[in-house]
Amino acid sequence: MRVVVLTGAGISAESGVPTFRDADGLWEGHRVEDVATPEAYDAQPFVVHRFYDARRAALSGVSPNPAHHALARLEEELGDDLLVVTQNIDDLHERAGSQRVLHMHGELLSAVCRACRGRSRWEQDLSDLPPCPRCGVPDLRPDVVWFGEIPYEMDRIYLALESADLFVSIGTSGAVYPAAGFVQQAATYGARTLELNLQASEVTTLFDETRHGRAGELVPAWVDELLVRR
Ligand code: BJW
Repeated sequence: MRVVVLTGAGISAESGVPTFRDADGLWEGHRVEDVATPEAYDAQPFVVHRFYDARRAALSGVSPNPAHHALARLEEELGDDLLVVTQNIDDLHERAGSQRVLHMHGELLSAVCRACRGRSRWEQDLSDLPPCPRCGVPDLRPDVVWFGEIPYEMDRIYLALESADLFVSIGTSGAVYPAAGFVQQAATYGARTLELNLQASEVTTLFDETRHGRAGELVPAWVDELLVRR
């Protein structure tokens, strides 16, 4: 059985990483669509740098939760038949042990140079304008995907969706495309579809089955169920 899992901010919420659109979300008081853009970065680079510097620094204070660990356990059993596609820019899937993870919206621990387009692993602040390790130009930005930019790894993701038997969406509001359209894509190619989320997402009616609750409880239970049935 080939499984594609899409994860969003909700899977990291119980680790203490804030979500985007919940009441106490990351961009509280702003529309995410207005601030997570290249235009917002051009207008106020230091504000944006400080925001991502703070989120990068906060990574060392959080740990994977039972939902991340359950997906890593599932990968141990399924190997290449499981692909985790995450919209999250944290590294909690990897720290739980998952190896087959695609970060479609980029990664906090990476920087991209606006001069040479090179991507470099990055653990420090960017607000003090360090030089690019590749070309030396001090024009690094967070290696994340903002509105109007093309998400990473789309070819591999669509290929995986085409051959999936099961598509599972975890902890995402279904407010952002193309990720919100994956359920339809997978269903068109014949996959069964399951949503695990605290509440109904914006695309909940497109799923064959939905379960509402905390990812830290729902995901381990679903993984147990899948492995017993196998
Ligand atoms: C829990 C929980 C717990 C809480 N347990 N659950 C089609 C139609 C209309 C518009 C478009 C369209 N296609 C494209 C667009 C434009 C645009 C878009 O989607 N606009 C919308 C406003 C409609 N999309 C884009 O511009 C994208 N690019 C693009 O489409 O390029 C064209 C192209 C595509 C494909 C191939 C070729 C070309 C880019 C989108 C970039 C999004 N970037 C951000 C910021 C990343 C950097 C950062 O982290 O700062 O990504 S925005 C933000 O939203 C972030 C997230 O990854 C993303 C999704 O958020 P997520 O994860 O769903 O979080 P929340 O907070 O919304 O939801 C959390 C959920 O968890 C909630 O439901 C809670 O209930 C739940 N939850 N606690 C379980 N304990």
